[in-house]
Amino acid sequence: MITLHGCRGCGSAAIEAALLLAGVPYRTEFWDWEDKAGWERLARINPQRLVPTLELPGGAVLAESVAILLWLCEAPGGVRFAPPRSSPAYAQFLRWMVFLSGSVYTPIGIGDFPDRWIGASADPAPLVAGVARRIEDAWRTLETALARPGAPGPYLLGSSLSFLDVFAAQLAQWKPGPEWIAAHCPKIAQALAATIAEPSVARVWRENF
Ligand SMILES: N[C@@H](CCC(=O)N[C@@H](CS)C(=O)NCC(=O)O)C(=O)O
Repeated sequence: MITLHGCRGCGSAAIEAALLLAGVPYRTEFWDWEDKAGWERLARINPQRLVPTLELPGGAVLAESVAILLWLCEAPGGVRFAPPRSSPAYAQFLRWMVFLSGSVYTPIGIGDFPDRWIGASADPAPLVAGVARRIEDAWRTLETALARPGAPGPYLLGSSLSFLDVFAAQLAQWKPGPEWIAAHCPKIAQALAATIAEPSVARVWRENF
């Protein structure tokens, strides 16, 4: 069986929701954020020490949220959480999944741990402020791209829930936070509300956020 390595409130939430939606059986190996031993155990299978990490039957390790979500789209129950491969929407699905990873998730990590990038003796404030601005710009970019007049909803890519919605809903919990999203990105806010109302997502969200 698949093992999901993670912790409550972390990036394992979107993956757990996706596993449930796709009907893929899994077990969890979760630890508290402050629990150093948990991170040490993770480092033995993923030297990046990042969650989410999946351990697949047979021992292969799969990390990086977008890689995991795309992999789950290939599971029999996961296919319906990506647009049909031949549709223009599939290109948008790939584009915005990778965009969220590079332009929101990675900067969140930089803002949370600026010392990893500029050292512990430098003043982190300008970097942290710059990163926060760039994350807001990224959400605005997504909003502008997806909120064209007449674009169907309620989800980011139309009338069907996709793993893009689940990934975005998790990232929106963190930076700049759901209140900012509601105030500045109404199309995204509508999609996220519809996403977290879905029972499997709602269950994971209750346990994480
Ligand atoms: N690129 C990774 C980022 C994952 C990530 O940053 N995870 C955070 C938790 S939400 C983490 O493990 N942080 C621990 C650390 O940075 O030491 C992905 O998309 O999965």
